[in-house]
Amino acid sequence: MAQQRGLLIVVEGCDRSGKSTQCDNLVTSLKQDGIDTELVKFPDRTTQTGKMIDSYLQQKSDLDDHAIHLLFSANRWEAMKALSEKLNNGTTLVVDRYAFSGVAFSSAKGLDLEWCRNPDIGLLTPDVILFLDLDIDEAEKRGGFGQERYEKRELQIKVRQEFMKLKDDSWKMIDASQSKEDVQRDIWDTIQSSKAQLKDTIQPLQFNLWK
Ligand code: NYM
Ligand code: MG
Repeated sequence: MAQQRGLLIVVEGCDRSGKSTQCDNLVTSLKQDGIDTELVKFPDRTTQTGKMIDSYLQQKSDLDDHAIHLLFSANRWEAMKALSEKLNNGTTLVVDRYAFSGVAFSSAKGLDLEWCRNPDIGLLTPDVILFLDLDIDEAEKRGGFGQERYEKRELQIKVRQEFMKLKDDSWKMIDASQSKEDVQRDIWDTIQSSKAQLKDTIQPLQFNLWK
């Protein structure tokens, strides 16, 4: 029997929602469960586009809002071949941010939402989308935002609103205001039930995002 492909699990949320910690935990738990799993993070700051993005986020350079949006999208497109090969070889990927962040952050700055979606149309379609939802006051209580561009209360409020415009019924909403352990347990339970649902109906990989 052909080896089953890996799952593409996307984790989204505002800054300070605990995404990176929970992505690490999920990768560890899946591996402990015997599932070949890797963590992927967007933006990937190591590539040529990633370096430009990193410099922009650290406010070392300025770019037109449209231009940086397209760079974030290019940073995903250039990863698609390698990621699809991994998935087809049976590796499950936990992806810390994806095109939903791309659209939410740029449209929160005032760009047209439909325009923002366009460059990411046709990316790999996620199997599961988790959204770590955290109230802005809670996020600020957790030591406040960092120094990077976008890590500001007013913008983060807008970003959350934009995420909610993108959300559909398939999104798994996780209450990220709970303790780390409870969030981790909720994520694990959600992944287990998604896997049970997908079990016999898993489709070949599709480059179908927003099509
Ligand atoms: N971000 C991330 C975007 O504006 N567009 C994108 O397409 C992606 C993937 O970059 N504040 C923003 C969201 C974050 C910042 O991400 C860096 P992180 O996960 O905080 O390192
Ligand atoms: Mg951040």
